[in-house]
Amino acid sequence: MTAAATKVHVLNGPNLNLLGTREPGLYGTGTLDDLRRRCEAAAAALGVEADVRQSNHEGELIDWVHEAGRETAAGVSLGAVLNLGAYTHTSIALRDAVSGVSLPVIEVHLSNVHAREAFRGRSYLAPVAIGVIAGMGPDGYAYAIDALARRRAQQPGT
Ligand code: CA2
Repeated sequence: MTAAATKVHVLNGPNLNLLGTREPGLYGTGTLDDLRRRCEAAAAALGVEADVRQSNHEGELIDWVHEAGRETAAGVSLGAVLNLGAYTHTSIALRDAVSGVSLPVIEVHLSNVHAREAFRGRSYLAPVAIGVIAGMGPDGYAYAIDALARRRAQQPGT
């Protein structure tokens, strides 16, 4: 029997540390700390902790995906909410990291990437994700956390 999960991973990619400093029309006025608190509240409502991280470095994000995969395989984590920022549109290495550890992932974007430049409509990650949420701002992270919890409840042991 799989142990009850105690956490959910929320990994943020490059430049998301700048939230709240510029581009409010695209990304809102909230900071990364505000986003962290939103995720923590959403997770707490489900009885788990949100492990929220941000990195500007592809290799560090890959290492964190591997860690999330190990913790999910051990039943400790529900899976991962990933906003890989611009790496979404460029990184085969991050996609391979996700498929390499069989990590349940929901891809999230604050902005509606499909209403922006054409290159933002391409995602290397989406084909190996359970689903994609874009354009809902920080609420999208809460929806994704909820979806991972529902998935685990419906498919215990996965
Ligand atoms: O909409 C999203 O969440 C994105 O993942 C954000 C990325 C962008 O490259 C993706 O296409 C869509 C960029 C994050 C940059 O965030 C900033 C926040 C404030 C000021 C400058 C950048």
